[in-house]
Amino acid sequence: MKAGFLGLIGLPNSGKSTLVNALVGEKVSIVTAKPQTTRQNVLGILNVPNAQIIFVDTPGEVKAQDGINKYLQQEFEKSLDESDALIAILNMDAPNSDSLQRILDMVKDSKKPWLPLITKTDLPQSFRLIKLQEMVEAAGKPFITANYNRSTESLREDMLAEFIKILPESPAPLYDPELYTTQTMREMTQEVVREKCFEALRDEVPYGLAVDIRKYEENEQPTIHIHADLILNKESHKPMVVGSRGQRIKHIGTMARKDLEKILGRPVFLQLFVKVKKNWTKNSLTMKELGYVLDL
Ligand SMILES: Nc1nc2c(ncn2[C@@H]2O[C@H](COP(=O)(O)OP(=O)(O)OP(=O)(O)O)[C@@H](O)[C@H]2O)c(=O)[nH]1
Ligand SMILES: [Mg+2]
Repeated sequence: MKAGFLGLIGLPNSGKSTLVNALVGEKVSIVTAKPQTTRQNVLGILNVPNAQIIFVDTPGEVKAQDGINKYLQQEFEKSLDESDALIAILNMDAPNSDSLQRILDMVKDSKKPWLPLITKTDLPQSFRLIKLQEMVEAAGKPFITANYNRSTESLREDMLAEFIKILPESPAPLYDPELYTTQTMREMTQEVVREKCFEALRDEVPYGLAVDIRKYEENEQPTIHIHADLILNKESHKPMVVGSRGQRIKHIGTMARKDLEKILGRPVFLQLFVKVKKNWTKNSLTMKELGYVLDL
């Protein structure tokens, strides 16, 4: 059989997490309209006859000297270095074709087996599609496209067949075929709450926000009791997160609870608290406490 790690390498907001969720058929990774939604590499595991594809959903390419963005860069580089094979995600709405060429070059330079995949082909930038087709042909690769409005079973199977070709042989699956991700329920809960914050908040506020699950109690059947802290890096963000008469945080909580109940299959009692840890996004110790560990 074939089994291995398939890293998705692309720009921020290029549709990587959407693709993983669609192919795995579960909500593995959070998705929002904002760039830099994914902060940490997330594994989405798909079992098909004679193959186990382990998608590595990764933050988009980012360059930074320090802080939370350095962490994103580190995760991106890890996925590039540690995956067995790579998919270059080329999104139709990229700011320019140079940035996509950079993604292609990075993936080619890795010397790993790779494939290009063009995302968001439902968008009207047809000039970009022609240019991308040329880039893909010049690299001697098949022309594979994805868009979230058109995912018929045969397209999906053709795409997966191409992916399996570039994976290594393996005597057995690398993960228990019952699993679709290696994240714990607690980690998934943290991400779902962060997704709702990302969707509800604007400007710099979501980028300075982290979620800390303080309590996750399953023992009282059937309801799961969850306490989550929303950690902000500035005091001035507090009123924006809470909203007038607490409306915004209430909305975030309701949206998160609905999603969590779907994922967990049980009623959820979710309480959100707001805390400020000044400049946590620049402090490697506080980042570490929140799970974003910078390598030395
Ligand atoms: N029109 C269109 N939009 C898409 C498609 N796939 C994803 N999107 C949208 O693009 C936005 C970003 O999608 P994500 O899946 O979060 O992208 P990502 O590459 O994981 O982004 P980061 O984690 O921020 O790097 C979301 O608003 C998606 O709904 C598509 O095929 N067509
Ligand atoms: Mg993502």
